[in-house]
Amino acid sequence: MVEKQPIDYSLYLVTDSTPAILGDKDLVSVVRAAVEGGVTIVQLRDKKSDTGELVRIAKELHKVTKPAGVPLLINDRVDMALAAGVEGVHVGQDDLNLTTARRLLGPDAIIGVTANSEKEALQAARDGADYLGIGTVYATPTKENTKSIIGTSGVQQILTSLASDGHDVKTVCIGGINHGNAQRVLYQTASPSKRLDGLAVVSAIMASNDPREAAISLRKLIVQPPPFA
Ligand code: TZP
Ligand code: MG
Repeated sequence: MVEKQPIDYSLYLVTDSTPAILGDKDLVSVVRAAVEGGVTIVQLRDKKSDTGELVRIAKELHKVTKPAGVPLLINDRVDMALAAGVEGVHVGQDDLNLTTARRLLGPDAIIGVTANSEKEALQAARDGADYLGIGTVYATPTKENTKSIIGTSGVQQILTSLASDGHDVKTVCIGGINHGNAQRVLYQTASPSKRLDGLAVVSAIMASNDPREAAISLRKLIVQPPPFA
């Protein structure tokens, strides 16, 4: 069997086009700046646009991400990912299930699943998710109605149980992560046998007036965590 190309999950950007986050900036320009600054993977998350508009936006973003070798995923919508020809999807517990998504998108697609508990994480890992988006770590105004806030200790428990079940599924966590806490999140979530492969952020980059610089500085924090005592 041919191994899938390794994916760099270290700085995972989730987009948000709502005025509260994006302001009057242009989505494509912000994503371009973030890619220049070093985000390694991008998820188009847009709960408002209708089908045709979403495919159009995805194709625009793909023109930016693809030449940079940065995978583009679409939140929730397997059909949109197929229509736009992007690299994959991110599905939540209430979206199309992973097995069906895999059947539709094929073995090479990147499929990520949201996991809020050990049970959800183990199930998604067993079902063949490429990565898990673990969270919500900290409460965040970016996403209302988040299920439970699990904190860094909740993330650590999930990593521990994935490792003891023998899974090498990749993991990022999401929710309230910014420049001020990124290194602490990496440090506090690490279990002896498994650590996060990256951090996912929305507002830390999307709401920034300088998304390129926001990505550069976050990437530095992630790639070189401090020598905590
Ligand atoms: N899923 C859980 S929290 C969240 C999502 C999409 C939003 C995270 O946004 P931010 O601005 O990085 O806290
Ligand atoms: Mg969803």
